[in-house]
Amino acid sequence: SVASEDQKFCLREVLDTFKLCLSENKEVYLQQYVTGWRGLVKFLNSLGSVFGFISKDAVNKIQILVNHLNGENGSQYVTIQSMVKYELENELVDLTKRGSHPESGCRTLLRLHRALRWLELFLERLRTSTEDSKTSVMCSEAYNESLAPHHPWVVRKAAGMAFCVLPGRPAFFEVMNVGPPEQVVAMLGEALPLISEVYQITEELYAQHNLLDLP
Ligand code: 1PZ
Repeated sequence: SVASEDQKFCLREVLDTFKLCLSENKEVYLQQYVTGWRGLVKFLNSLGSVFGFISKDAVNKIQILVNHLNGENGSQYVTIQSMVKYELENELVDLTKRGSHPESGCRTLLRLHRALRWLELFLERLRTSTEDSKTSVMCSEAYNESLAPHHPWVVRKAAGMAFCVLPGRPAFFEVMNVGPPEQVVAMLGEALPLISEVYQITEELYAQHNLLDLP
């Protein structure tokens, strides 16, 4: 609606959607995971067009998962657990080299999963940062510990250049639109354990099935 479009973007709501990802028996709902990612992309877009190449890839991957969710086998994609089971049992995943399943849910989600680790590391740095901390440094440290080992040189280079034009900490907190810094810090303290839990559950599932290096 027009009214909701007028409302300013708020990162708290985005991070809250990751709360809804976890089922009672600790499975991860794919629909809610995708919704969380949509919000993150919206946030990224609000930071400026230099991040376009990043959000474009994320949107691409989100769309692949949405297509699985809305496809004729959508009922197999309710949770990440059911997706993994279904795709593996039906040999719908390229396990060692790229082949006939370049858009498997498993390999696509793995890319977002690694990016979620980046988010966790970055937000944790932001939470514990001080006024003179640099967002670009926090961002690249988090990147180097998560996504960078999985990216070719040219992507790492482009990412590094994008990080340099990130708004500074005060402006970044403004864009998050959560309130004064104390409130941002408190919000992050509440949201991070949930993001971390979603990440850990997915990580263990992928490790169990040997899926952490899918091409
Ligand atoms: C706030 C600043 C945002 C920094 C975001 C940090 C992540 C930088 C990632 C740069 C990668 C962009 C180009 C795409 C690379 C793809 O090759 C890889 C692997 O996919 P494949 O080629 O195997 O299909 N894609 C990814 O690793 C997924 C990257 C998603 C990044 C989403 C970031 C969302 C940030 C939210 C901000 C709050």
